[in-house]
Amino acid sequence: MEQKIAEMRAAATAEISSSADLKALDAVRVKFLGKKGALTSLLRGMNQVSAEERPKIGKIVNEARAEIESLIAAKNSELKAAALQDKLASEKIDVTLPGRKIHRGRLHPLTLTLNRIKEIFIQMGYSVETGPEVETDYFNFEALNLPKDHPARDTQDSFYITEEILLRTQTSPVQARTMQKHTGNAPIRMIAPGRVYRRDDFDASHAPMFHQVEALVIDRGITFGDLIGTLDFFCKQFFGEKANIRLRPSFFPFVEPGLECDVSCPICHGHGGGCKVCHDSGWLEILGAGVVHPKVLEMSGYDSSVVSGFAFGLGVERVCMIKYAIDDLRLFFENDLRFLNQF
Ligand code: 2NL
Repeated sequence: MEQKIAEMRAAATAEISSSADLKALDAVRVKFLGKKGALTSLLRGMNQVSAEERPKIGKIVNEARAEIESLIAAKNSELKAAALQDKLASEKIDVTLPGRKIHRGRLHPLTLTLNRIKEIFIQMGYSVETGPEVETDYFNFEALNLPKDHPARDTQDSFYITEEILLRTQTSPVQARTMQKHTGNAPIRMIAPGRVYRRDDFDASHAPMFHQVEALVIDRGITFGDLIGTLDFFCKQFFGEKANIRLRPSFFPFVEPGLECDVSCPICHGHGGGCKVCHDSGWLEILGAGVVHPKVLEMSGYDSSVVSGFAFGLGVERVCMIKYAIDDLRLFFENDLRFLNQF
C-alpha cells in the first residue's frame, strides 16, 4: 500500500511539473484528486489494510493529497503568471513612438475670400441674399434695363436653356428679385454672392463659371459719395489699410453714372520693380459700380424721385488672385493639393 501511494505521488509530481498550460494541469488534478481519481481508488483499498496500520496509511494518504494539492496550486499560479506575461508581451505598445499625424482639411481660397467679403459687408449691416442659378431672361436682363434688342446683351454670351431661361450671367437677378420682394420704398442693403456662367474660353484669366459678389443699397438720400466711401472702406478692409482706390468713368446699362474701380497694388504698393501682379502699373481693376439707373428702380416698384441707390459687382476669383498673387485662374478649379495646402 505504502509503495502504491509513493508511486502515485511520484507520478502526480511529474505530471504536474510537465503540465504545459492550465487546461493540462486541470486534467492532472481530475486524474489524481477527482471523484474517480487515483487517490480515491487508493482509499477504497483501505479495507484491505490491517486495523493497526490504518492510521499510519491514512496519514500517508492525507500527506500525499496535501502535497499534490499544494503542487497543483503552485503550478497553477506559475502558469497564470506565465499567461499574463505572454498577454502583456503580445499587447505591448511603445509609448515613446511618435504619434501618427492627423491631416486637417482646410477651406478653399475662394471660400476664404467669399467669407471675408461677406464678413466685411455684414459688419456694415448688409444682408446676404441668394437666388437661383437657372434664371429667367426677365430677371437676368430685362429687369436690369437690358431689353431684348439691347446691344449690351451680345457682349454677354450666355448659356440659354430655352428662349426664356438661362444660366445667370451675373448675380444682379438676385438684387432684382429682392427689390421686387420689398415692393415699395423700404431701404435695402444687401450683397448677392454666388456662381455665374458665361460662354467664355477657359484660360489663365477666363472661365465659363466663376463667382461674383454684387452689392446694392437703396434708401432715401443715397449719393455717389456713399458709393465712393463704401468702395474705399471695402478695399482697405480686404486688401489692408494701405490700399487706395482710383475711379474711372465707365458704362453699364443698369447704372448712371457708371464707373470702374481700381485698387493700388497690394503686392508692390506702386513701387513696381518688376511686380508680377500689377506689371508695374501700380493699379488693378477690381470692380464695376454706379448709381442705380432710375429705370431699374422703377421697374422693381421703387419711386426714383423718392429713393436712390448704388450698386457694384466684383469677381471673387479676380480679387482672390490679386490678394494672394495667383497668376492662373485655372488653379482654383484643379484641386491640386500642392496649391490648396498653401491657404
Ligand atoms: C462688373 C460690373 C456691376 C452692378 C454690377 C447692379 C445691380 C442692380 C442695379 C444696378 Cl440690381 N447695378 N449691379 C452695377 C454696376 C456694375 O458689375 O463688371 N462686375 C464684375
